Amino acid sequence: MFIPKEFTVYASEELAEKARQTLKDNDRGGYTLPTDGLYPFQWNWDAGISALGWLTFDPPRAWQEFHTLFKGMWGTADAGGANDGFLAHIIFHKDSDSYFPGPDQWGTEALSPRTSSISQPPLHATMLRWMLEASRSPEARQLAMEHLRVLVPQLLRHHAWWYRCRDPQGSGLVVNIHPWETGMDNSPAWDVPLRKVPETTRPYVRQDTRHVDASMRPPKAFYDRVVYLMDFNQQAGFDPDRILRDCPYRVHDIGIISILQRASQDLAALCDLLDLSDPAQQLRRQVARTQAAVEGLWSQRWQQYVSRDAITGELLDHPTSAGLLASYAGFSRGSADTTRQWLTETAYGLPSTRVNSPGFEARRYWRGPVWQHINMLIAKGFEGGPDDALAGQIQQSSRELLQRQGFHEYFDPLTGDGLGGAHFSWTAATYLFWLHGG
Ligand code: 9WN
Repeated sequence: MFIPKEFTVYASEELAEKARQTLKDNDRGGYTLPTDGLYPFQWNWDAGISALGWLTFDPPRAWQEFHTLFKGMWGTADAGGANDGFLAHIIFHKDSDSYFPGPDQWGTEALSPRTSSISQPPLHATMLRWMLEASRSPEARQLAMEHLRVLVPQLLRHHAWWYRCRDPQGSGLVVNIHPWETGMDNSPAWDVPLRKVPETTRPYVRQDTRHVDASMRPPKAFYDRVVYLMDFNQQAGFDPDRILRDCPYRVHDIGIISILQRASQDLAALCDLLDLSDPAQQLRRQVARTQAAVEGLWSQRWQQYVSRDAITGELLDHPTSAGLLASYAGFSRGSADTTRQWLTETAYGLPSTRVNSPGFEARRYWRGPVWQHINMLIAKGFEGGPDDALAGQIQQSSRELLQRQGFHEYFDPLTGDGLGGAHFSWTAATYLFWLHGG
């Protein structure tokens, strides 16, 4: 591969040391910031990925990441009680004024720790299962089992929250109520449903563009609408029934649906190990329901699953990397052929939106750039099966990119440039766990 000379090429052990240092620098005592300044709190799905990195050099610290995260889980005494098992997308263990919307913006002052009021892709059971599998010595396995005995019941409450509060009719497809819940916040797939959300008229001050160039971040109209949705949640008293009935933004996100589907299978497997047969059976029933319902999200045009507007029933027919998680989720139509096709269109791994499709922007977040942890999840879906070579190909292109660029938040799929925040935890963790082999 051609390597322009301005790129630094790190030897892999040197890079692994930098990765470990990145996690240590972002450690705030039991939880890991995604990166200092831009994201100064503990984020939900970032925590799961960061733990994989910690596991490679400090297993107790890896398990601690989950215990700290679950301190933010809502219980029956919180916010009306209907959200038992809710896990917010941000846990505000300590204050910081370098991020908007911070701890005082969500109406959760009564909680300790304070949290946001929306969730994020529930990948934790899968991360925990991988951590157990990677704990090979008898001592490491014993440590893993001790932690799982505490963590699995908490995760069962979390999965129950998703199915109970976000799919009360048992359709098999959970709903999300805010683009930030998807973790793929500014995807072109959300443009149409977001247009129906009013723009807030209340004043607020963004902080993100103080840290990162505005060309890599969403426009003002996006923020005006996501702030409206945040405030709507608070006005609805966080009541899940009311939110599902009245929220002007309700989407079946194929990313959350796929990640939950895989995590529920992994959680059921962890339950088997702990002799929790009833919850395991219940999870498998949910999985079967989703397996059937997801067929309604197939896009003939893009030959992959896509998201759907839950209000209008229209497909949000955009080819995003979330649809390449089909093999990872175990859906009946896998994603190998489409992924293979995507890989011929860029040299730098899998873009978040397919190159040259409507809405594609190479450098703006979630409209084109490559995220390494998404590459890992997609590749894991092929590992060990008939498409194992495809997993290897994704891995190789990811490794080359990080060896040349270091641990950025995301990367331009056309030039390979590192973009967004630097010194980024989940990128470093992905390198340690997956690309460096631990
Ligand atoms: C809002 C922390 C988070 C990630 C998301 C990513 C970005 C936040 C923001 O950063 O979102 O949650 O302010 O842009 O989109 O996936 O979890 O890394």
